[in-house]
Amino acid sequence: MYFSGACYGCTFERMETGRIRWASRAVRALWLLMLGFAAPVLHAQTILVHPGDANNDGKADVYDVLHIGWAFGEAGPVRTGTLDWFAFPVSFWGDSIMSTVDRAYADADGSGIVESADLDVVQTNTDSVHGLATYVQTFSPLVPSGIPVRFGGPTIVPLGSDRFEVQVRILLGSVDIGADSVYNAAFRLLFDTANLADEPDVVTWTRNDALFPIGLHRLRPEEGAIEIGLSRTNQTLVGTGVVDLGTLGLIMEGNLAGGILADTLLNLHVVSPAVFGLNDLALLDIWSPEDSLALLPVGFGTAPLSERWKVGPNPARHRIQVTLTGLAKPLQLTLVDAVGRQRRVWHPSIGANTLLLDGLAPGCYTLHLQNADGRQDSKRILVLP
Ligand SMILES: [Ca+2]
Ligand SMILES: [Ca+2]
Repeated sequence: MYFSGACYGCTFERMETGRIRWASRAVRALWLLMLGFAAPVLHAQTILVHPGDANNDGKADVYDVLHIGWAFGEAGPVRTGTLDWFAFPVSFWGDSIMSTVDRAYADADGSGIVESADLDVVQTNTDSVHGLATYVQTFSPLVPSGIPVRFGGPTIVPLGSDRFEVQVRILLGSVDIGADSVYNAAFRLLFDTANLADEPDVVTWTRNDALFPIGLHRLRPEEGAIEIGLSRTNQTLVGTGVVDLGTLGLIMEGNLAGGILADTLLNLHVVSPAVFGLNDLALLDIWSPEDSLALLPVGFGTAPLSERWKVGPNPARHRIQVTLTGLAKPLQLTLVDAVGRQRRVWHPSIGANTLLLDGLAPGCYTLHLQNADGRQDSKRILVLP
């Protein structure tokens, strides 16, 4: 009785004695030679992945969105191990078209396919670092004639008597020079913190998910920065012209509805931009890291200083209420008597402040207000016995 089979094109027969007889000694020699070459190749096909470092530059951050976006939907060998920040072996997938980084790194959760869930792993391990990096993240150079990052708006949304939100659209390209070949982008956006409210969710980012289906962002309000990564996963072109990346929201205080200072500027600055797209040469022109824009939120009210604070009752006895709107902190109120002597100093908040007048002699006083920028105004008050 004979059994037969095929192995890489060479046939063999197994006889009743159990002895394998190769059909050809020459083929047998060739087979052994192939095994000899295959062993080191098989070894090289294993790489070490830190879950979330999709570009293997040694860190998990928003720049990994570029590689996940570029390999999105691709499949390869499944990885064993956990989602913790350790080096796990996985079989080689093959280099990405856009870089020398193996696409297996983009499969952060090891599921065998690059999908949205891999972004969750990047987020979980954000800012983790390791020493096995083989890739250096590069940033597009300054090209003065390049397509600019633009800022649309701002839209000012009042959030009560002492807060408002500045909403700025982040745009790429221009009517003449479209940004339609940008598939994936990541960058840091710097902004002023002088008037940021001291509260949670003071900075928000709303991605244009109709254009960029996946993305990550990292808020760093204490540094006046937000890191943004976004991807157009279907790798298709959009129409030429301006691309709307999303909207940045900053909640501010001290400049109130009806009273934002006309000379208040909001500086925005894009730094460390990195992009993937259709044409490398074209993409070098797209980002201009020195692009920045000072925004003037005009139209929100430029009431004179004298109209941004109210004092009452007047005349007063034991206390007086001072209501401040449309002013930038720090603020100082100084009470001076009729002969010019300083009698009280307060550092009021935006809104209503109750000031005690106990111990003051009846008479005429002047209440001086000094704004954060040094501008002053004053009001006369009468203290009754
Ligand atoms: Ca990385
Ligand atoms: Ca995956």
